[in-house]
Amino acid sequence: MPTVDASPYSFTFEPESTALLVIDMQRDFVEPGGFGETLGNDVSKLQKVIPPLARLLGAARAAGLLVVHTREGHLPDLSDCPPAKLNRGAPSMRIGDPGPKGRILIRGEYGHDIVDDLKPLGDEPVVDKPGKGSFYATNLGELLAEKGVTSLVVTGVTTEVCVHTTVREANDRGFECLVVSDCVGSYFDEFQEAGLAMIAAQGGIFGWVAPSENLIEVL
Ligand code: C5J
Repeated sequence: MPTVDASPYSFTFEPESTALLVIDMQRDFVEPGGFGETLGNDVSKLQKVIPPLARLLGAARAAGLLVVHTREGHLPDLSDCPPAKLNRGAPSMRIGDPGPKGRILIRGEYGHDIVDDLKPLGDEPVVDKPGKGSFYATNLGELLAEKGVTSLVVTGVTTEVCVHTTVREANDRGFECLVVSDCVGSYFDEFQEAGLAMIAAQGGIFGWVAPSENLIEVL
């Protein structure tokens, strides 16, 4: 079985029961004019995730791993967006407002879709989620169970929000999670560092952390 040099100790996995999860690599988070920028974030910070993640995606596809993409967003009528989320903070534009890439964080809009460099292949599932966690109000749990997946390689944005929420949900559901340090990104350097440290702390309380080169080496 492939073994990855990881923190806090080696991560061993069976490719047949492992999926690469690519979380929310959407224009709305990583490009100007989207949801991330409306919240006052410097979106360029997330763009450095794209090249290593594109390499890992290629290696995972070549190794035959199941690849699952997620997208955070809402129905056009906002019926799946709780007022608590819609009204939070003081963004320059709210979810559903018209922006330069279409309505902010709305399914079907250009800004809601995944960036060109990480475009899903036709047979790769794309899970649309209204929340931060990838399991909440989605069919992800059923999908992974159907495919016999028990381990997740987790990538995407943002480290301390949707990646962390998903890893925590996955842990409670019994998945082994490897988080790929250079393939997850945050608008905040300190959250990136702390977010990764939290996962591997306490003997791997939520899972393992390793750079993509360590994983690609064994795929
Ligand atoms: C956020 C996410 N940060 N995908 N979403 O609101 O992490």
